[in-house]
Amino acid sequence: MPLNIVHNANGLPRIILTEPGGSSAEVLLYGGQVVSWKNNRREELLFMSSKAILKPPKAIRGGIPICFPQFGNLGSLEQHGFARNRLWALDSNPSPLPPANNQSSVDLILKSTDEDLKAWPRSFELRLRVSLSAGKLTLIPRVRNTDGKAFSFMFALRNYFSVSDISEVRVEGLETLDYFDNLMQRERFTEQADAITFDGEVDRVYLSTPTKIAIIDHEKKRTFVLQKEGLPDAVVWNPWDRKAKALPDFGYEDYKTMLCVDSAAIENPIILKPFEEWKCRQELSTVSSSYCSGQLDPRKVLLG
Ligand code: TA6
Repeated sequence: MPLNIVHNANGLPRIILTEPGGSSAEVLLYGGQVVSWKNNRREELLFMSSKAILKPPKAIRGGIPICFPQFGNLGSLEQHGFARNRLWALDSNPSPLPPANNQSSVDLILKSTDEDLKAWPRSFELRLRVSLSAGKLTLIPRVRNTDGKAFSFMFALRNYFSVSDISEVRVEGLETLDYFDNLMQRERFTEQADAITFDGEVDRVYLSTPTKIAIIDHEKKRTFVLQKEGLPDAVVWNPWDRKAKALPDFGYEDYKTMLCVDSAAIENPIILKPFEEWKCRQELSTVSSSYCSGQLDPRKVLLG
């Protein structure tokens, strides 16, 4: 079945994924970026800035940007690396994954270009499978070293979650963990709270995190469950009002209805020998949660 490829208002090719349960997703070849994930009630689950610039050369502020081969400014490349600012292509050879010959999956690839090799002299193939099923969005990134020498890289799936009111959101699963605080020159701290709540800017890299993290949206009675393999760290970021105002592609009030919880490999960059391939996996799903009535035991969500 041919993929459903259309072009957005800026002429960017995008792939629409659908599944029989009625949910959908949209993936742009620009950045290999998921820009929409809607449930079977057509509710948008991912945040997109009201001032997002949906065309090159900047990264699109929303959905799930791919941060590779660098995270933040921890290196000589542009912030979060260049993969999210490049035009990817459909991948006709996703082996060893079985071919994704249906409307609910797409395989994308980004290969190092001469331009990239000037900035980052390592030859690579970055692949991404995006798969949609009822209530679940799965991303399977892979990086192959096609160079003659070993190299290392950082990686993050920057998940912009849409929330009803950031001041009513809790993140469960990161308690007692160490984190680098980007607001304190990346100083290392230990999380003391029994859940992360928000009343100001938060910009932290949590280390050696569990495979499951819950993002509880109290007002919407909805919990996002993030399950990950091969991505040991988790970034939690909300710019709050002052930082949001400093970002030209961020609406002034947008910080109230978004939260980034990213699956990442930052503290210990991934090292690949020549022709070795690294693979990771992230599954996003939603469960209805009436946490306020105490009915949702987050431990059950996390440990279930
Ligand atoms: O969360 C890390 C971080 O670097 C923040 O400090 C903030 O800059 C955010 O990412 C946004 O980065 P971007 O390049 O997407 O504007």
